Amino acid sequence: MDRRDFVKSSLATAGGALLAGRTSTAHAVATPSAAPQSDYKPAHVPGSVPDSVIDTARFPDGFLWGSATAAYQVEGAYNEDGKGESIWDRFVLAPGKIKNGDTGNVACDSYHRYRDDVALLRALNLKSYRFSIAWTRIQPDGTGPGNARGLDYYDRLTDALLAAGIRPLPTLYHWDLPQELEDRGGWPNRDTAARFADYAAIMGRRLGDRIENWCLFNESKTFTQLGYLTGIFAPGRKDPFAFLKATHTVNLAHGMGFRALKSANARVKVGSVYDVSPHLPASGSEADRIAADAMEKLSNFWFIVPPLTGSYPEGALPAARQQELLGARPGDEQLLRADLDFVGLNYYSLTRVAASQEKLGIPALDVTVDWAVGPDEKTDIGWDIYPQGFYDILMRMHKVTGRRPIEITENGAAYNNRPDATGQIHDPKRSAYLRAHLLALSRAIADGVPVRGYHCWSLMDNFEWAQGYTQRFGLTWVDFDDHQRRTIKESGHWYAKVATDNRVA
Ligand code: IFM
Repeated sequence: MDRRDFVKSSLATAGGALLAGRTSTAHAVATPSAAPQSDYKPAHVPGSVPDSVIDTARFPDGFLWGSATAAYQVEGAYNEDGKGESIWDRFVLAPGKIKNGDTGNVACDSYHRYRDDVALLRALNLKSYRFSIAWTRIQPDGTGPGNARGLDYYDRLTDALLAAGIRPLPTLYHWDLPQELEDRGGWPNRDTAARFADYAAIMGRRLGDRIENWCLFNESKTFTQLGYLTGIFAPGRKDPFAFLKATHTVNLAHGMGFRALKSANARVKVGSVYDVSPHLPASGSEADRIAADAMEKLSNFWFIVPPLTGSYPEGALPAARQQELLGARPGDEQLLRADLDFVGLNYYSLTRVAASQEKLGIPALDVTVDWAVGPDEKTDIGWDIYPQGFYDILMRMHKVTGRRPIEITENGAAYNNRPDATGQIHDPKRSAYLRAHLLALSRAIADGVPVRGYHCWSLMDNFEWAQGYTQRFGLTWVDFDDHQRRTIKESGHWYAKVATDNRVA
């Protein structure tokens, strides 16, 4: 099932168990909110330059052009050099969870071919590489000292990038929790936050001398909702109580990991990556508007507001039950806080939200969510193409993130064009998607959003989670049947020219 396939009522059904829950007792986490209320309108704001007059864009001098991958999606070598088992190593073995029964056991074999990846980045003239570190290479069971061979791998990758003049931008957690920690309760278990901070400290000590910018988490919204609420991602749990607690532990881990990295090396700059999307009511009804507002708080703002304010957006959960539902404790406000040095934003598409038929009493779960019901053209994975939403959400998030520099840490499209008779991969729709989104980005920059970099997802075709290898997001074609042969697609050449010229022509 697709990551966006929250089947109708899945949130409401999963949330049903909450009705049977205990009622709140004491201390609630304070909830003054920095999240804008639901005033989203999918239209130009005054002062923005209309699309019709922009068909080229020059980017600010020094703008960082890059590309992104994640450990489980590209590395392979799932059990080499002391690596432990992660929740994805386990999840892919469950029948029916992943298309075609695919796994990331080999993936793009980047663990052995990372030099090829660096060569690709160079060929594309990119200056920033966002990759993730596999926690289980560093701490095979999620605790204890660093595993030398795992640390050595990220040393080698970092040094190869630096030697090629490419900035390394690691993400500490891109969804691959050590299975041992899941067996001890996973993200719903508060202790996992401390384990994450230990891991962050190991990495900061090892690579903080060479890596300046770090991302803590990738898309906390997605891996908590799909991993613990709808169960379509690892670890495959469908438990609304566990889900809500997981969100709080992740936010605690975010704050604790932030401080652990800074303590390990005072020079590092720490940010995190949030996937964001305009939340549109499915109809003009008041009920749908309220549902969209609540769901947006649980998605766009649930993980970015707590570090910046020490509190959660109001109105997603019933205030009287919030502390109990999250498993929050007195003093957590301080643990949540993290004065981020920069903010990473991922954008792909928009989100439509309808009020659920069931009324469960948990606003953010009284909803149905759909990513593919609009009139817009779709990419091959079925997501609406909506570049205006990129502009809109950047303007909206900027209200929350303020002066902090923003990096686009992911944006891209799945198109499954195959090599033609000459071996070329003609994928004009990807170039068109990127072009339209880069123009929207340039308008947001012109209107004051401090964006300093852009990473196309993805450097190469890879393991697309529950979709297995059926969806190709790469700028580079990977032939999984022919020795991992990599061929830059037409869109990759187009993007390389954008990076070289620092402009979309
Ligand atoms: O492949 C994923 C990535 O791991 C996280 N962001 C979205 C991408 C496309 O689904």
